[in-house]
Amino acid sequence: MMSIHWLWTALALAAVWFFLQDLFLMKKRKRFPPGPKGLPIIGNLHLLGKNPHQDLAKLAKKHGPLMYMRFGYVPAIIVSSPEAAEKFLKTYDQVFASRPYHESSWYVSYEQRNLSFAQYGPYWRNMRKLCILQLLSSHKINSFLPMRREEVGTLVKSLKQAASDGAAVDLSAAISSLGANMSCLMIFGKKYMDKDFDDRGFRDVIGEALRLGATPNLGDYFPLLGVLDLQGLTRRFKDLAKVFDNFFEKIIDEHLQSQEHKQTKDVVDIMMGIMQSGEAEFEFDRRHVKAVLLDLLVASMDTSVTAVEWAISELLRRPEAMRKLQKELEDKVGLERTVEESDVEGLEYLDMVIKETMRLHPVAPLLLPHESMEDCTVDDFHIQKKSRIIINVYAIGHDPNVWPDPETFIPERFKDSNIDLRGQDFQLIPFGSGRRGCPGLQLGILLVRFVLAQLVHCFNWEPADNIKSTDLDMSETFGLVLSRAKHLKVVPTYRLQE
Ligand code: HEM
Ligand SMILES: *[C@@H]1O[C@H](CO)[C@@H](O)[C@H](O)[C@H]1NC(C)=O
Ligand SMILES: CC(=O)N[C@H]1CO[C@H](CO)[C@@H](O)[C@@H]1O
Repeated sequence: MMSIHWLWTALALAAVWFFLQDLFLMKKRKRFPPGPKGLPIIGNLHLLGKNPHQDLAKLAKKHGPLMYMRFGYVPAIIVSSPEAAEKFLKTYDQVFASRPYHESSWYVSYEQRNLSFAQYGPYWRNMRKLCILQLLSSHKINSFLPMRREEVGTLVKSLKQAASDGAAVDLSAAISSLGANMSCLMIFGKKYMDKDFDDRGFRDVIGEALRLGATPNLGDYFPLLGVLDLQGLTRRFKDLAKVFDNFFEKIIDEHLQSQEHKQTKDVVDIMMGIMQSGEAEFEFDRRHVKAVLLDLLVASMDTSVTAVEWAISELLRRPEAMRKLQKELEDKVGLERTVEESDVEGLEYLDMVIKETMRLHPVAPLLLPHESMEDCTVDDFHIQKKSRIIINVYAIGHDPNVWPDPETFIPERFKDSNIDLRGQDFQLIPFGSGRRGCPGLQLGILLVRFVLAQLVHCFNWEPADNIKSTDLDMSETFGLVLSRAKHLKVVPTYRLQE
């Protein structure tokens, strides 16, 4: 009798205790966004494969547009809808404007003394202001117009030669070389050939940097593993950093020796000028110059030309869209001459093609990672300080709730629509938005318009090797820049009259 009484009392007390505890915790327990269950220690890292943008898009379909994951010890929030992206890049932009620690950029870009991976703060603000004012302003962009005309002209000439030989060309390689040439001329004032750089060659090394930069690095997620360097990444970063450093030292020395007055000042001239004048309001020495050079090189070299490559690939698969664009250019430019930069403003169909390309194939599918600087509540969900914020623009671009028939290339969907890609309309943000949005947007759009218009205006295109245009392989390789897995091989025919 006695013992049963005890038992009841104990059970009742326990029930009350759990009830109270629950009440208490309900108030205190923070609600994290939903997400896949994590494994001990590694969290959700095992869910990321070779194409993380696609893996994350699939997971978001199941768990929602605001998803909580854990990569090792690092909490991550995956954002996959326009509404959610607006919260992170506009409403609470200030909180999420930092960048996470990133081992590769730490070694390669001078302890993150850089712009694209700099943490939010006065250093980043000053550096970004300086870059926009000195390097990416309309005035500066215009001063390189003759250089762009000449470089694109060189490419057209070599394609024209191939056309008259009836030869197939590797268009991916050709426009990637164009991108490298234009970036080098703008930043260093001259072209650097492979042999100037390293035995491995200029573009191979940059390519390796881009690939390594995008490889999920265990050291970023497990501080202790970083020391062990199981993947050997740290060693490779350090090797790469040496190669870049030697190269930049050489360039800076060359610029210091040739102090003659140049007509167009390249980026190195401008940066060295600022360094020597001591006018910068922040610490600014050779390391900073080198970090910014590297940043601009990586950010500008492959981005715009990759967009052009995707656009041509899609146009090849939709010949009527190609003809429509050619017609628009013909009406504006005529068949007697090539395209000038001044022609590409206000070409409606050209802009529709570019928007549609960047929707389907965003150059930076996950933007660059952001990091929260303090605890924050978004849509009633708790986001911890120092969470990694990943904005999946690829998922947004491929979401049938946002874009009807998302897998099909239909430039016409932008007709009579005022959706733009400059960061105001969150269903299409290939350049990001807000404080961390791409500062090279103006130059990027100009380059894509000009190069794409020129190639489409000057040539008719067929896939090489008798591949039917509808069978063109469109698979992607993930990196900091999302590029074609297979090079685009095509046969050009010159179509202008001379
Ligand atoms: C089609 C061409 C381009 C695209 C699609 C593009 C896209 C982007 C994106 C998505 C970001 C990250 C935004 C974020 O994290 O929220 C970014 C950052 C950046 N881009 Fe671009 N970009 C392009 C061309 C360029 C060019 C030509 C330059 C410079 C010469 C440039 C310089 C930068 C820099 C310095 C950053 C880092 C900004 C910061 O962290 O504050 N980009 N870009
Ligand atoms: C880049 O410049 C080099 C050297 O002038 C030239 O041989 C190459 O053809 C250029 N690439 C393109 C695509 O114009
Ligand atoms: C300053 C900053 O915001 N981020 C990093 C880049 O370089 C600075 C200055 O050397 C470092 O302190 C930061 O780690």
